[in-house]
Amino acid sequence: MQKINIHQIDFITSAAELKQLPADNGFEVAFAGRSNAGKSSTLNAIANRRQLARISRTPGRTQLINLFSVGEDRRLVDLPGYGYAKVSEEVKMRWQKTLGQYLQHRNCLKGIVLVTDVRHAFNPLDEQLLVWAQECQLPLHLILNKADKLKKNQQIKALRQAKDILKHDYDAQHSVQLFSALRKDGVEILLQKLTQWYFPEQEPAPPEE
Ligand SMILES: Nc1nc2c(ncn2[C@@H]2O[C@H](COP(=O)(O)OP(=O)(O)OP(=O)(O)O)[C@@H](O)[C@H]2O)c(=O)[nH]1
Ligand SMILES: [Mg+2]
Repeated sequence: MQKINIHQIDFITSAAELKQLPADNGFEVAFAGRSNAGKSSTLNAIANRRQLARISRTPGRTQLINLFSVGEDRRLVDLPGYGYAKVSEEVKMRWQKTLGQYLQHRNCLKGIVLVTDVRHAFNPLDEQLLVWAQECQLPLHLILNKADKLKKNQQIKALRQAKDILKHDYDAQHSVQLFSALRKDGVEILLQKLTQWYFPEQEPAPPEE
């Protein structure tokens, strides 16, 4: 049984443009989402390291595409956050275009982890990403992060609502979970999802609670 070894997670490189990415082979999983949702924190939580992916002091700080290796031919990609209010319209548009191209043309991309703040999931830019994932037939795993900000019953309600929206409006393949990068809650479920994408010959799929 092949598994992700979190101790093997290492920074590879940063890319400012798609043409600077490593060769398009192997298996890549991209972390996308709004600026400040907690993409970098989620990566740090699964690697169990505080400073692997840099955490923003101010949102929108991760302007580069940061790549991490997870053993041979397996990569994690920390994408710049979208929607940061202080960035100019032109920069926002450019990034939306680059993101679209990456999702459409990157052959080694096996799945998207969409990181959202559980209190503000499904904003228009997240919806755009969900639509793109569907169009590109890419499986997507939705992270409802910052669950620590809600009481248990509110967390359960948010999870149920997200499941309903995914089921009725999007691809049935998409999965969702509660997460707290702060408390490292939900790491095991996320690692199971990544294992499923990195080693697709291994089944069965993990439960999604
Ligand atoms: N309470 C709480 N705060 C969190 C959690 N995850 C991230 N944060 C905080 O949210 C802020 C943004 O986190 P980042 O990981 O930098 O977010 P990002 O999505 O990588 O942001 P960009 O790089 O700007 O796109 C930081 O202040 C984190 O400490 C969480 O699970 N709970
Ligand atoms: Mg970041």
